[in-house]
Amino acid sequence: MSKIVVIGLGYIGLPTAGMFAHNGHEVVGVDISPYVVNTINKGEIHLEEPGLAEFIRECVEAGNLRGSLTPESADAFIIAVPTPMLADKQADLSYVEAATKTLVPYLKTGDLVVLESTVPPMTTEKVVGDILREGGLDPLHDLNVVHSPERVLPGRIMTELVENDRVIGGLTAEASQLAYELYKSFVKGDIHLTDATTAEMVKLMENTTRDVNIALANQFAIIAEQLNVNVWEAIEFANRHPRINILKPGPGVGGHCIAIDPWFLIHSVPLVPELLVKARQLNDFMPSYVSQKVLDLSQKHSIVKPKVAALGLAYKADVDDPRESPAIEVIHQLMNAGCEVAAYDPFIQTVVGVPCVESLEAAVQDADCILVLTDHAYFQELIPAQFVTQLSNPIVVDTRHCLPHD
Ligand code: SAJ
Repeated sequence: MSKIVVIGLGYIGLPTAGMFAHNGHEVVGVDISPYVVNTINKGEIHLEEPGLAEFIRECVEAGNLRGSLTPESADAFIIAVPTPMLADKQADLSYVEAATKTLVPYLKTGDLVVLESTVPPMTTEKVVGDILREGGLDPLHDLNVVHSPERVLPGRIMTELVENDRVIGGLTAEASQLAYELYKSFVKGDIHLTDATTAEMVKLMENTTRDVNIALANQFAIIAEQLNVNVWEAIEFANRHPRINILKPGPGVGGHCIAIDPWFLIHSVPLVPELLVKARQLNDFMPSYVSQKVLDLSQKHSIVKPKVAALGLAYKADVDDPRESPAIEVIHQLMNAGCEVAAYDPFIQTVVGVPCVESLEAAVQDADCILVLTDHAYFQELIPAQFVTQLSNPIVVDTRHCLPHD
């Protein structure tokens, strides 16, 4: 059993702290927000993730997990803070730097320091390593420092934390081995040991692969539309080939990972990786493509300022997370073009700057156009005939192939 300090109690840090606490470790979860710390100490949680609330309540009640505003001495320290993107699309490492600095006074020889946040290549070695060196600690000899990227899918975090394979990249082989021993207390997937920079690149390659593949699907959708081909049917048939797996086109790529991480890779080398840049640009263009489609169809039906029922605000199906959601970008563009928008999402009640309504019925009432932006199961179960026929101009733009086609 070890004592573990987890810095950052967000979507990754909190479930990870819970996993260690459930598996016999004493865990202190540290966050800069007093609200978050108080909520955890009451045995409650401040974010939505299936299975997490019960899990954390049990750890806190059992006395294995507590929240704190400051770190304390421990055997292992896990950094799980955000790495957002700056306006120039470089990584904002300020949270990683601040977290590392707060740890320095509590570190002793032999401690394990794990960076879980997604970071540009060389961050563990150079950024974290330099801060530790400035604090008088040699990251190669005094401490065991590793990068072990989180790889779990929002909505399935509690399952994937346990079942997914994990990559651990240490600044030394001893550090990797020590982290391996710790993580195997709850990881059932295989744990692969490597060096820190390889682990950083593995994580970025995963999300970049998804971004490029989504861009390819979106490119196919744009081509198919011009050829009057149903792209969903074409993809379904192409995917019957044993070596083809085309992803789904849509209104763009949202969330705080896949739209950001490719830039960390792009900026890590002097020679611009054009393919990755083009994929990012194409996915970023999709909200404009969708909003223009709505405007073109409205014009075709001689509607000057269409009323649009926008269904879905979350960045993807069945989550309550509107961060970087392409749906919100599409809605803003339509509003800027003079459309009247009524947005409805069964998981999200309000988003600043978006006119949200409380029900599907309220959204579609008097609408000229129904625009599906997120493929929540709730929308997939709808029977469009029940409300589309009430519209005077039944324009339906289903960006997710969510409603039944007929
Ligand atoms: N999307 C499409 N078409 C698709 C798949 C996704 O348009 O075929 C869109 C979604 O609607 C969404 C965006 O892409 O807007 C991203 O969704 P996602 O489900 O692909 O990924 P995230 O951001 O929720 O989580 C990803 C995961 N990475 C991979 O699957 C490689 C997860 O495993 C990572 O841990 C997470 O990023 C992260 O934290 O980095």
